[in-house]
Amino acid sequence: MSASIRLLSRWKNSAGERVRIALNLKDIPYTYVPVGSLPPGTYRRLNPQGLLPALDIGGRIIPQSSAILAYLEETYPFPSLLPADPVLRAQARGFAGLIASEMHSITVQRVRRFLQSDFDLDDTQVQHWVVHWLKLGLDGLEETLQARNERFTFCFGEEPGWADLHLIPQLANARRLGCDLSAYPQLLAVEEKCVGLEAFRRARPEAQPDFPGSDAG
Ligand SMILES: N[C@@H](CCC(=O)N[C@@H](CS)C(=O)NCC(=O)O)C(=O)O
Repeated sequence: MSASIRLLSRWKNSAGERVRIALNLKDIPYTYVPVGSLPPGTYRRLNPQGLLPALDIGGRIIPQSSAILAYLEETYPFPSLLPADPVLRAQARGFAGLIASEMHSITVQRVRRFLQSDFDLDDTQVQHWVVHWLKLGLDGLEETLQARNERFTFCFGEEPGWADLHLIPQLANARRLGCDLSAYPQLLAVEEKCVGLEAFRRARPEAQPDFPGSDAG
């Protein structure tokens, strides 16, 4: 691949963290561009969806982490982030889909803010909304891992991949948003394996140069 890769994101962007983990696992060189460093209005012109992250491939913009991950998997197939077995592969995508589509998208900050501004919900009610949807999702994820035929180290294999890079940022979000994670031993066991890995450590919010107080540049 010759075109330079820029990841437009910010430290507190869990969909961006998925992409950072994927780039690290695949050892793909990229430049991290905190959107806060861009002149006002620039990001919106680049990505009319306005959501983070976006990947800039030599001036061509890809929005949505799922599209970015698919692009990376297609253009940098090794190491693959997906299991070789087609059923496991689909299951890994299904696991990630629950996180991206059913948990993350309805609990993000813009949804929480809208519930407060347009529906007059107070903090307790918003918290109730968030914990309800996250718990429902986490229950399904935990049961999925409990029901696996094989006990893998990571979600769907002996190497971290597609499902894991969705799970880890979402667990951190759930914890930050007040979910009790003690009922999810399988999820926590995968998290424990992942957080020790360089690819995951370098993707964490606090490792980004725009993290408040960071001296990483
Ligand atoms: N479905 C999108 C979700 C993107 C999203 O909701 N991003 C949030 C943060 S995680 C966002 O852009 N919030 C506005 C902001 O951070 O300024 C994806 O997977 O890329």
